[in-house]
Amino acid sequence: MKLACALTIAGSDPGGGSGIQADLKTFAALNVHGLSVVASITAQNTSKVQGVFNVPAKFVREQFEAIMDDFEVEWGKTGMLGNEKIIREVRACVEDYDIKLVVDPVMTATVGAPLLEEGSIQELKKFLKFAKLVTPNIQEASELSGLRIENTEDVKIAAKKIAKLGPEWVLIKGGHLATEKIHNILYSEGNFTDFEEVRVSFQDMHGSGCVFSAAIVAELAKGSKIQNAIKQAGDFIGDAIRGKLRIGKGLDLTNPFARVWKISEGSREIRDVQKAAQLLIEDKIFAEHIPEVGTNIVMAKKSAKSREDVIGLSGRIIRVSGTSQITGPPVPGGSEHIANIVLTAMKHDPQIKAGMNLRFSEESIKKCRDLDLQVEKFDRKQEPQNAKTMVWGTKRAIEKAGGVPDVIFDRGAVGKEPMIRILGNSAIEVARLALKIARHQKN
Ligand code: PXL
Repeated sequence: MKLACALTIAGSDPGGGSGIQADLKTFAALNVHGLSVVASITAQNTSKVQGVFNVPAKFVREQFEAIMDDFEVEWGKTGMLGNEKIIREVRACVEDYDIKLVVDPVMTATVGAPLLEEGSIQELKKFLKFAKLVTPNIQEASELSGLRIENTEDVKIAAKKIAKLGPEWVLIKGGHLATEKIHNILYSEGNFTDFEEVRVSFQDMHGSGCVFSAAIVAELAKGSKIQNAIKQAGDFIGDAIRGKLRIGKGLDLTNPFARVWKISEGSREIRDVQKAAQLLIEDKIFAEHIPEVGTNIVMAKKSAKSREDVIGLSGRIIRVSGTSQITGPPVPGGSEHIANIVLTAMKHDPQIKAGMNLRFSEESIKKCRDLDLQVEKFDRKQEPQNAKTMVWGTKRAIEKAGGVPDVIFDRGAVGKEPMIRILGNSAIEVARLALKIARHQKN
């Protein structure tokens, strides 16, 4: 497999939320091979920076040369550089090896501590001449331009001023302005582009700046044009912030893997539901147990909140001339009834993730009891007006059973088919249980 490389030259954050660690996670999540030159080692966690050790400039170069000897690198970024000497060395390296550079002009840690020695701003400004793109936040843009920035008009004036320092593109991030949407303003050669992003939070999130610039570099390394790279990175950082990690005692961490996990988690449930449905239709006996309305089988993602977080069959399993058939593949939001039952049960017992429905018969209920399953029922006649039947019925059965039962049934009503529902930890487990019930010979 051939992957594009992207380089980060930045500070180490041992807490893993920002700096080199965040950059490398971002590169990996975006299918780019990450290379890293450690410019500074911080001792920090999610609450405080307790120490900074700036790597000797000579050793910064040594790391750089080791990489360049071996890999093909077109695009890189800088984050925390620590001091003037390191900035000058990095500038020389970037020139020597002709690296296209995104400069994230990191000055202060999210928790407030300085990450650039005092008096180094001048050197950082000179460094911008070697940048294709610079990505300051409002405070950094204010430092670099010497202007107060309070609104989008100020941002534009500052962007023009920073552009005079020599970078090809200036992207000022608007997250710290009190606007409803976030406006990230790109400037180059007299033209402005406003990248509008949905604001997820007004709170600062540890690592968000690092992840954003790393995502831009990853997209550029894969061949995107600058405007497209910024757009893609804007979507990516939105996911990374929404999927934040509350993992230390202080600030929440930006999570570059939020999107990857979401996709892979979804696919785990899809595989489970697919396999469970396959088990059901391959068993000849099952067709007799399919209700008139068909069977659906579902599995919820971890911490599922809505139907969209529950994978169900987009068609159902139906009976056709004595055999069973699946009429649509598993998809998010594929079921309404069974998804509502599982979502309700999960609130009482997070172990419950899956459910399915079976044709009702008194005989099947007896078999369930015979198998020592916990069986509970609800009565549609008792349903209050305006209730959602499945949510209400499931709650009712849970109340009566004093926990989530294995089986919930109701005897139907006018125009409502009676139904058995089975609950469990996974779709496969639930399907196996359904087949066990179907095959059971009563004592
Ligand atoms: O987000 C900027 C940043 C970059 N690099 C390191 C940091 C921080 C913020 O805290 O700690 C090492």
